[in-house]
Amino acid sequence: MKERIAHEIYRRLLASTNVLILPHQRPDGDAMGAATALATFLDNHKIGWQIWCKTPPPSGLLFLPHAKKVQTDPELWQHEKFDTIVAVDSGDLVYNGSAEYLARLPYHPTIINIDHHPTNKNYGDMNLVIPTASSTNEILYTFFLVNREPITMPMATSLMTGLLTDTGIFTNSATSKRALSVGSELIGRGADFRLIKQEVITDKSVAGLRLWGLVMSRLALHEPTGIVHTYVTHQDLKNFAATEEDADGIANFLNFLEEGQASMVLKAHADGTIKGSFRTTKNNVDVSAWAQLFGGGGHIKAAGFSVEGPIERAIEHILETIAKHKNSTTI
Ligand SMILES: [Mn+2]
Repeated sequence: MKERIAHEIYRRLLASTNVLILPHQRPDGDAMGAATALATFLDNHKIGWQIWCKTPPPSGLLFLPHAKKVQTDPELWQHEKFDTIVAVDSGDLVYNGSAEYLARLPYHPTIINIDHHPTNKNYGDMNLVIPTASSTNEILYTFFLVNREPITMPMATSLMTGLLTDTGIFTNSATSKRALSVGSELIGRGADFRLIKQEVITDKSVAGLRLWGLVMSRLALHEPTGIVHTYVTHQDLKNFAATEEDADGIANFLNFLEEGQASMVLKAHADGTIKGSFRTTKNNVDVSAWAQLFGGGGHIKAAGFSVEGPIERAIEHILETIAKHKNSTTI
């Protein structure tokens, strides 16, 4: 733990009067866990805060403390003045979804960056970035610990949610001795594992699983790169009366795949953009290097990017580009 910066951030937060917490857009359990743990901590110190996110949190994460108070209206940036801004689980502020609003602020709040993405650009005035951490919530747990801040039961539930979701419930490569021991500590501090399990793990619908069936039936192995790929379109969601949340988790599930070198799931959105996710469990593959070929980023074993459609052309373009760069992106 970078103790000095952890103390500095702690002092800065406690000296603030109004803190804006920024989980990344399309927030996952790690982003929402971190944002809500921080909100509860600030609440305990009677410090004003807001959570703003470019897109609303998925319904499955609304059980988290304060999650229903997340604001998505950009008006908030003009209506309130913040002395401190904390971005969590965000490699950069464009990915976070706040860059354009921050650029337009007529004043300069202190920006705190708490994250575990190796591609993090250290964009904050204070950066607590630990790429070896399983999750932003593992960092936050240690942050509270080194500052002797009591971790209350609601905070433990928030932190545990991020830890569980980013480790694929302690199955993916982010799972470490440290992650497991923090998990054990959080259970000891009253994290509501039963609630998290019910809301986050047991979250599949019939419509969603039928959609998964279609997406799985499209799996194909690209021999030159060893990438097993598939896709889901906006029209698929409509056909199955499924939501975007139903399609979440497919990329993570493909971590259980034995064949190939890595998996890729492409999601074609209604606006024509395509979001891609890479996952790998192989030692010699760095998917963040692949994602960076398309302006994306992430972790060595899990990364994401954006490309233009249509889907068939995107698949071809991505696979060809990676095949061409294979030597320079292999560990
Ligand atoms: Mn994370």
